[in-house]
Amino acid sequence: MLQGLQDARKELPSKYFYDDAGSRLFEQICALDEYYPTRTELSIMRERMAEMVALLGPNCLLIEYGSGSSTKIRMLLDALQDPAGYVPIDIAKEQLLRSVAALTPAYPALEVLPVCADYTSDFALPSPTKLVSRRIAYFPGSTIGNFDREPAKRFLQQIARVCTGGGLLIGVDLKKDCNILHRAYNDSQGVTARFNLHLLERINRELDANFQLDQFGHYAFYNPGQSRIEMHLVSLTDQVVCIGKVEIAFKLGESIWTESSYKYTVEEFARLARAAGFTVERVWTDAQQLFSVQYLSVA
Ligand code: AVI
Repeated sequence: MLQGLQDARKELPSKYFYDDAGSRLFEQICALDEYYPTRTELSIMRERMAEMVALLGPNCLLIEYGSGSSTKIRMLLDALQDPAGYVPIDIAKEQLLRSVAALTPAYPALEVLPVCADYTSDFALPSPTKLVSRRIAYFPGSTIGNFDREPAKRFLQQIARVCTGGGLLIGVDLKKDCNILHRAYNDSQGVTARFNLHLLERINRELDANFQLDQFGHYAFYNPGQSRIEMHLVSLTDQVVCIGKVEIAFKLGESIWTESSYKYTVEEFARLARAAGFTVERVWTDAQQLFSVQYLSVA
């Protein structure tokens, strides 16, 4: 965090949004009318579930990267034929444990093996007692869009290593009218703004800092040249913030870049998937082509 704030271009990794309060705010974003990705992805999954489970086959081990509240996985678990187990991976421990506790009574025959980890780092994959036909990674929500290009490729390569002989079911947000994108990241209720500002609250609490939240503004826009939404926190005044003993100076209008959310065409994502060692088996989209769910296999 300190290093990012001391750089000439101030930047904080977006993965730090997701402590418990941040994860709850993100869930509120997902329920917003303006935030189309969640409901669109769910509707694609609902409509195409039979085709999806036919591709995944029986007895697969489902590994969910960033499981959050584990709601989307229920659609898969309801439809899959005798899954060998479910490995939810999440960095937010409380939420991980809560969602496992909620899942267990609903799926008593399912072996749930939670892993509390930063899923971009190497972690030990637990082994279920049942025989596993193939490992299937599940990475919904277009979280892949929050990775820059090279890290996205490296992360997909890491999944390919974990799931060799299996595959990856992934949600990928698509390029579209910039106004739809703008509304999705600048919602009228200000939930996205609170989510963004919450990062400063977290730094205050965990790193003994004194950010004044009303001295920073949420700023999100689509950068068409880079095919990404950029989310920033802009300093509303000249100010100095202390993080422990370190002082960080901000000029009026200076920003902390807190998140990128890349949008892809189906062809652009296919190129990325191939570069990481995957074969694109199927791409499902909604009628408006807002979002895609894709099944990629890895030999
Ligand atoms: C988690 N991720 C895919 C979200 C996104 O759309 O990039 C995070 C988010 N940031 C603001 N709104 C939602």
